Amino acid sequence: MIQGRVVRSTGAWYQVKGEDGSYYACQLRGKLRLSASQFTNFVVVGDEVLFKSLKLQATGVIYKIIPRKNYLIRQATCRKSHGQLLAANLDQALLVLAAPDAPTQLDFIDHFLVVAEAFEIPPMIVFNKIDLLNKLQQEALECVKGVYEKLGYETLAISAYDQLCLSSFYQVLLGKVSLLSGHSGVGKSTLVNAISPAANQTVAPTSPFSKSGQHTTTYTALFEVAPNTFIIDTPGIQTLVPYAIEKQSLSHYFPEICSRAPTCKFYNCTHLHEPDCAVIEALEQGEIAASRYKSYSRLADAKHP
Ligand SMILES: Nc1nc2c(ncn2[C@@H]2O[C@H](COP(=O)(O)OP(=O)(O)O)[C@@H](O)[C@H]2O)c(=O)[nH]1
Ligand SMILES: [Mg+2]
Ligand SMILES: [Zn+2]
Repeated sequence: MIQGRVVRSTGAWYQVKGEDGSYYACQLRGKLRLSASQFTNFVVVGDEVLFKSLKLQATGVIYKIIPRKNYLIRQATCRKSHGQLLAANLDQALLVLAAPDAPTQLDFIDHFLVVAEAFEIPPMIVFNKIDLLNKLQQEALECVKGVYEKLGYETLAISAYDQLCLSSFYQVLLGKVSLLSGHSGVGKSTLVNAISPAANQTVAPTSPFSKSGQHTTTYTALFEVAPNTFIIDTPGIQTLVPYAIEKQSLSHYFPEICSRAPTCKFYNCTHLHEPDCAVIEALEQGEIAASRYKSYSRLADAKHP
């Protein structure tokens, strides 16, 4: 058996880079697929696997998945009761947004942070395309950054067209396995290509009319940027519905709610309607961002209509 890392997944086939440095097109052993019941997929990019090579054609069969350090799941878009694995063995998850659109996407940011917190993967919010910002939009972006930096989340404002920005982006990646996530059209593949030209990812043509919605990246793929430095490009996601998160634990994934919960009157306060709720008080005093509380209450409601 050879150990390797899954670097690309198209559904039926997995491209695996073996310890020997060669790439193998692998399929899953039938038995493995059976245990995938609650997921719509089973092996993902970033997985470490043991496989048997069928040497002649550089193909192989995956026998075992080495226990994951962590993984990221969202609710499957097609089967709501199922989870969809996005990637495994990550050191950080980067949410990429188009900076001009960021102020209207706070709920999306919050969903992403909940998922990252729940799966214990350090998140970072990357605002790309800052070259497009006018003065007003720059101020709006500063406000958005402020909301998240105050909570301890790391943010980065960059342009994929600027060398200085690219080198700070590179520093963020160094020595880590990083997942790039976000809507399509925000510049994920452009960033991957800029950092790792060998990646040669397809990028949407520049058009003033197609700000988003073009899916040029159709599969998830991992690229080696430098020794021990990997970046995972993903197709654009429209929504990121947290999966398998209980209502009782939802507040744990909002740091500003979690830290105030112990001073609520009721130990099992949901912070939605109870009296003497420290969270609602903090909200009223402007200590908690209204957008954050809205995201929390929406998620809490969605779980128990
Ligand atoms: N103005 C500007 N355009 C960018 C920037 N980064 C990417 N783009 C453009 O945005 C479009 C979508 O980029 P793409 O990398 O395909 O986005 P993806 O779907 O997230 O992978 C392309 O036309 C890029 O040239 C940036 O920093 N500034
Ligand atoms: Mg892309
Ligand atoms: Zn409360």
